Amino acid sequence: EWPQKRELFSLKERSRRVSFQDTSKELSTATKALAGRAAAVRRADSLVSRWNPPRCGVPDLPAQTDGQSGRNRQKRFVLSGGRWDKTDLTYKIVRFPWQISKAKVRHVITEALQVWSKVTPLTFTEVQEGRADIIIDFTRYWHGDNLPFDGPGGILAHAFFPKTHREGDVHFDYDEAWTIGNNLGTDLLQVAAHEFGHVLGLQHSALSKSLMSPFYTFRYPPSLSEDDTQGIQYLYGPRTPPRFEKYHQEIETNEISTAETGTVPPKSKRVKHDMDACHLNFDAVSMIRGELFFFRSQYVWRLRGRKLQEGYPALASRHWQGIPDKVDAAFEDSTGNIWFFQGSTYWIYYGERQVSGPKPLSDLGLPVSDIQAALMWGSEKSKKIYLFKGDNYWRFNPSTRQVDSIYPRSMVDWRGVPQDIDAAFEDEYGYAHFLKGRQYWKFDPVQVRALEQYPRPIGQDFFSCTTNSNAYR
Ligand SMILES: [Ca+2]
Ligand SMILES: [Ca+2]
Ligand SMILES: [Zn+2]
Ligand SMILES: [Zn+2]
Repeated sequence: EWPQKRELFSLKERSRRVSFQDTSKELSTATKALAGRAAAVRRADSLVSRWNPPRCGVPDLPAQTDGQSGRNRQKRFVLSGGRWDKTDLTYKIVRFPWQISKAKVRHVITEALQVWSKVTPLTFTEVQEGRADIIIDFTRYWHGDNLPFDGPGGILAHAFFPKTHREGDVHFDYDEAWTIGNNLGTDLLQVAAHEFGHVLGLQHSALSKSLMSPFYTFRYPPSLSEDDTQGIQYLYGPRTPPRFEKYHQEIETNEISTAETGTVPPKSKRVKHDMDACHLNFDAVSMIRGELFFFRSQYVWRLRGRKLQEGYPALASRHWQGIPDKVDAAFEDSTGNIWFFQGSTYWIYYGERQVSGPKPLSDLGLPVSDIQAALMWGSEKSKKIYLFKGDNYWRFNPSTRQVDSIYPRSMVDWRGVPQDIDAAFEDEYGYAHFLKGRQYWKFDPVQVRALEQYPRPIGQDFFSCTTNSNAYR
């Protein structure tokens, strides 16, 4: 009786959360079934001469049947469940449409792929021989994948998701009146850009503005909606410009440059609700090039003159490629090197360029891992680095890259500051700040103790949260 119950439970569980993964695994089967049904419906439709809007042949996900969670769940990008494990992909065009010259087709395919590579680290290279990751073909009716085309109109093309048995295959219906950049026939650029979305791992989106909408609409040139951009960046991350250029830009301006604004979706969309600085504690905080950076999970908040900068929070990896998803501690030393700590490793960046890492913390003579905070503090000539963990701290010399002593000192030296702090930094006036939970302590370098009125709320003093919103939750 017990095992039966369990089986029932798991079945229920499964149907309750029709997750992307589940669907993608079953897609090939579902696809066949749906294609069969769709073909039947189309035949029936043509009998009563109803018009089929031109569309992509990749079946849409079944609509959410669960009434409770049906609200807005479909109103955003949908993932197929797979993605490519690499970012440099090759493609090959097997057959071409008859209306357009090969050279033009090649050019259009490049353009369609650029729609996606512009906002991600992905690159696409054409090969004319041998194997390729993406195989593009123009075919007719039955063509070997149980998703037959239907002659002019109706289904225009289809493509297969990554991590399925035909990953990388893109088929265009040879019988369409393919054109480029006009609405006299079917615009190849628009359709190709959409199909490449599937090849990279995106499902259809219910948003009609989205490039991943299943229905064909002529738009020239094709462009990604915010939703498409979010989807593809969820899979592959945002584009990071070549490091060399970045480095020069950085020397000139002596500041950390932001990625081009074109790749950054507006703040409201990008920031998840749980990334509201008013309700957060932070993993690390550091003054970097005179600006204050707050780190939490993969995100970073950037404050210039105590003002949160436009476009933040943003992914920390946008500035520091290769930075771990969550940092334990961070500080900038007096030579301008930025140190990040995570677990038993550390990384060093100069500006946005990685100098070294990941390297073991034990190289620094530090007898522990998982440090909780790092601070550079002291008068101009005698700046020292302090590394904190629990009720201990170590003094660290960044030029010899060794701790002064492996024996820890006690947090009681920092009068008025609690133990187990989350993060620490020194402000432009020489005050050390210690963060713990949603509060912080300000440490006076003259009195060598925490100031009287502290702790104070972080949200209120750094992110202009109201007292209410800070107390909430
Ligand atoms: Ca067709
Ligand atoms: Ca920390
Ligand atoms: Zn599609
Ligand atoms: Zn096909």
